[in-house]
Amino acid sequence: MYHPEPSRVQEVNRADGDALKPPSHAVPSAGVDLEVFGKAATGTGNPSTQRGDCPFSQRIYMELEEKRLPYKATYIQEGPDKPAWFMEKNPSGLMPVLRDGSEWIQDSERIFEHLEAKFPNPALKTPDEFKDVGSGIFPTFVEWLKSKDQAHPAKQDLIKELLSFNQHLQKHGPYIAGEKPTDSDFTVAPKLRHARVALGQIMGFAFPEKLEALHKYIELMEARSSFIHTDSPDEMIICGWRKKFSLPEKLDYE
Ligand SMILES: N[C@@H](CCC(=O)N[C@@H](CS)C(=O)NCC(=O)O)C(=O)O
Repeated sequence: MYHPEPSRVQEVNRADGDALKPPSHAVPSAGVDLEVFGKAATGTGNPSTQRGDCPFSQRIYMELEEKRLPYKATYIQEGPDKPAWFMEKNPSGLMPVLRDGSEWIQDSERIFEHLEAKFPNPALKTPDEFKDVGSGIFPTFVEWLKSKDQAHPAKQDLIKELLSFNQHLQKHGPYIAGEKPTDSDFTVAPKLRHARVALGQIMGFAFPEKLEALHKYIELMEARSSFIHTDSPDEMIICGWRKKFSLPEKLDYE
């Protein structure tokens, strides 16, 4: 568990210089009219005011927070019953979606590019050479979980991805591109959280302890106020994956 002690949160945030500022989405800002549509908590209405567990949406909430941009958040249920007005603006039905004034932008990657171009400070773009670092973790995690097989080869693929991420951090860390978090960190950290929580519960798997740079990274990312403000509880993450792949509470394993 990386829910840090309150004193630790304060310490890390102070080092980042953002401990004393309120969450940006509470502060109105002239001329900025941003609304994010993210995944809703299951069964809370459609649209809903209750945030669900979507790592793609969390990337965007975090980037808005890091850029101190005010935004409205509206949440939509996963599945076939999305509101017609939402499907008209976003035929893929996928979240997150950003509305900027009258313009609608789909897909977290395109949303990030839009935000970075329009609100360049602070710059969050990851240098090209580091852009894909950590990108193999989520697909291998999903493949393993979906297999419902504790010994599935995707487990070893995931461990390889974690090792290579750890090695990268040892060389370039503490963040993917060095001293400051950038877009790739906001992409990877929510996915690492999903993998850690879901695999811990369902597969009985813990990220190897020897991957010290990885554990330090998780601790740093999850202590940021932008992460804390936009995170989902473990139970919600576990329920979300169980529902998605019809998984049992726990697999039978030794
Ligand atoms: N490539 C998309 C993926 C987004 C995605 O898969 N979102 C899921 C929620 S985590 C979704 O909207 N699912 C809607 C549905 O299945 O009905 C992105 O990066 O924005």
